[in-house]
Amino acid sequence: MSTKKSACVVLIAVLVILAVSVPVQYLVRKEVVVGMASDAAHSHAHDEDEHAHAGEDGKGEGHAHEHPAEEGHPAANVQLGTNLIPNFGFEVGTREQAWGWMRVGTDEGETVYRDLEVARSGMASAAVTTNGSYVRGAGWLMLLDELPLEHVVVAEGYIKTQDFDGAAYLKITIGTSQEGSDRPLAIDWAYSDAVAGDSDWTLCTAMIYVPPEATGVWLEAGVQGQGRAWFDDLSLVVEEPED
Ligand SMILES: [Ca+2]
Repeated sequence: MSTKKSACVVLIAVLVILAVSVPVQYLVRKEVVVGMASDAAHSHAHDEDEHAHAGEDGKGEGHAHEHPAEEGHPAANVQLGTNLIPNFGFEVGTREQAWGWMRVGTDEGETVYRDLEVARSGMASAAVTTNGSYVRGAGWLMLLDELPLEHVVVAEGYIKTQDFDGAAYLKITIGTSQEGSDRPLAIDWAYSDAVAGDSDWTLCTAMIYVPPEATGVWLEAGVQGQGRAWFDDLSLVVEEPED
């Protein structure tokens, strides 16, 4: 009986994992295709050999690789031109959580939540309301699975604000390990332009070089100030550094 029970638990776990991962894979794949079609700046580097699913690539263009993997290059396995942000549209989650993202705040009265009533695309966005307080920092944070050393990372995303006094922004942070501490040390960061006031969905961009000593890259969709802000359709793409 206990064997049956544990087999049942395993089966349920597998079903849950499938239920979560299948739509996420679909979302990621969809963004890759959309990104390729709509954004010429990032449309190089189709890594179709490793990641194409048979029959899924309706484009059928025979893309030559503009960025072949270089032997011995420290970041030769980095995927160029692919959105590395899972759940970039905040479609997967609950009101309190967005899969893959951490909520960050300073407990100054803000609410960081997933909004099912406001979206640039899909059904949801990531939101912050300061509930009338002035907050020094709050938002959504993701640590990248990848570490594209000696490459440039470019983050883009859409921000909408309502009666916002301060700044809503995207921020990329580069961290390195500290001696004698589990906490990473921020060694460099880049902000997008700030969005404030009453602004409809505004495209924001931030980019930064990832140095060889980096041990982590974080993307934040955050606010400082007072008001409400929403974030949707984020991306982070790796590019070759300009010489
Ligand atoms: Ca969305």
